Amino acid sequence: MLKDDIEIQGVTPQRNFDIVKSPKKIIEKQKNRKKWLLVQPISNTSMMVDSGTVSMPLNLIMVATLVGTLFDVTFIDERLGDKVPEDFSGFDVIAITSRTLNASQAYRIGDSALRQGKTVILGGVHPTMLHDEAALHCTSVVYGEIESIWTELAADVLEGTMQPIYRAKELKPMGSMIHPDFSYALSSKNAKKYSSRIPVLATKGCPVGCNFCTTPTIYGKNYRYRELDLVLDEMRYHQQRVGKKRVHFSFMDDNISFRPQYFFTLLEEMAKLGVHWNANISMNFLDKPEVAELAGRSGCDLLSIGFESLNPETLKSVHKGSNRLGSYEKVVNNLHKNGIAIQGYFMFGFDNDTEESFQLTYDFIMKNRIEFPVFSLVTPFPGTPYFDEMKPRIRHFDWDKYDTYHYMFEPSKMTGEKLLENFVRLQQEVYKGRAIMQRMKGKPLNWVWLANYAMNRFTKTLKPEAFL
Ligand code: B12
Ligand code: SF4
Repeated sequence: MLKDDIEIQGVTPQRNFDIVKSPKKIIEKQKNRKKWLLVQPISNTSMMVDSGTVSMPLNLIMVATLVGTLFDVTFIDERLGDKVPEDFSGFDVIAITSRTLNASQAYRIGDSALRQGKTVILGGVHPTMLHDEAALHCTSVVYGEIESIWTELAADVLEGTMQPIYRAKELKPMGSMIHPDFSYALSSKNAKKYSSRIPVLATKGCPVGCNFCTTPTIYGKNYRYRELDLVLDEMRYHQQRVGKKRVHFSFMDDNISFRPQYFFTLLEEMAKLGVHWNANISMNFLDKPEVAELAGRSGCDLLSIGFESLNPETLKSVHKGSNRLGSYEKVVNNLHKNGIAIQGYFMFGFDNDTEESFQLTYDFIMKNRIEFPVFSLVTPFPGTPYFDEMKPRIRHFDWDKYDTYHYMFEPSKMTGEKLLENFVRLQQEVYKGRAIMQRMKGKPLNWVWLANYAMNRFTKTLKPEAFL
């Protein structure tokens, strides 16, 4: 009976207990029965991943919103400096989100809560991918998104009959996802450390299928999207909440452009709203000038593009079918013509990389004036086909170092020493004062300049040993 009672029905723009079928009285009673502590752990990486301004964790906010329909929620984001209590006696359930880079910290918190007899739930990419490992540190692991398994999970928490793993037989349509309630995150006294960009989600999944990415493993190659009205309502809600039209949204989508008609209509509507936005996008749609024009007109000021490599063999080996080397320059030009800056991701350490790869990348970045280049070392994440392929050659399984800035294995055409030496030099060259001027001259004076300035200071201190 309980399971039916708490079935999720639809979506409402605000936190609203009508999303459950039960009469209000029962819901109120249920709400007071269990207290949840939700934790976003900080990683122990030595790199700048979790320091300074951090983005609001939409994943945990969505978990909190759903949990908050039935239970009391306390929300802690360790990256803000908020502290997880040592004594968990005020809580019944400790639920922790984890990626690989903060898994060891998530496990530490989980172990401590288990010792105190609490129900511990682990969710997020890493526990999903390595559920057997995660199971050692919790009562239950949630595989993938909470929305698709919430009915069963909530009922078991209420009844005290937890199962070791919750994995949905099928993914729910995104229309059934509740509108995220940001007050959980914003109520922290340290909330000013959050980026002012508001995370928003329109689509989920990515059909490209790169072998180093966890998305195809967790969600398959399917691509789901929310009804446009839900996304636009959410944007209007935030405009009202902050009291201005020009709100900046950051799409958390894996790859926002895969349904062209949906994507174009979304952009047309955003143009009317007068918002600003940035997103991850794959480049295969951007070689058409009209798409870049529409993106610019709709308020896009930055797109994050995984160029990954300038080596066609590497692109082929990682199954990055969406990247065509011949289009790289065209895509960049189309975006620049429309005032859109590019956060370009480049990875090194692939087997096909040689010392020449660094020069090629440098030349591409400088010639095309990429505003915000980001360099990483290829990292086989657990659960991906790439991890299985590289496992015998991976140097360590220290999750604290799975932040894409640590040396994972020796590539076949270069020594590890040469890889790191060149990796550091490339970053220092690209972020030298003169190089920044060459890439950024004439571009709007905004946070991208500040990011370059910060990178200039940061890269000066870099040493190859830092990546070991
Ligand atoms: C947007 C994004 C970012 C953004 C915002 C990150 C943020 N603060 O949330 C930015 C650009 C800042 C970013 C940075 C990084 N990212 Co990123 N990012 C993503 C992306 C594309 C979407 C994440 C997202 O918000 N999705 C929308 C939310 C709603 O969905 P969700 O995260 O899946 O959450 C649901 C479920 O997981 C579940 N769930 C999650 N937590 C919990 C907890 C409990 C208790 C329960 C029950 C359920 C549950 O329910 C949630 C709601 O539906 C993912 C790919 C992906 N699909 O996961 C990569 C991804 C998470 N990123 C990745 C990486 C490597 C990074 C960086 C290390 C890169 C870098 N070197 O800078 C940093 C790390 C930042 C950090 N401190 O965590 C990897 C992580 C791989 C791994 N195994 O850990 C991913 C998976 C991409 C990949 N390569 O496969 N990222
Ligand atoms: S294009 Fe991006 S999101 Fe899609 S599979 Fe490749 S890395 Fe993952």
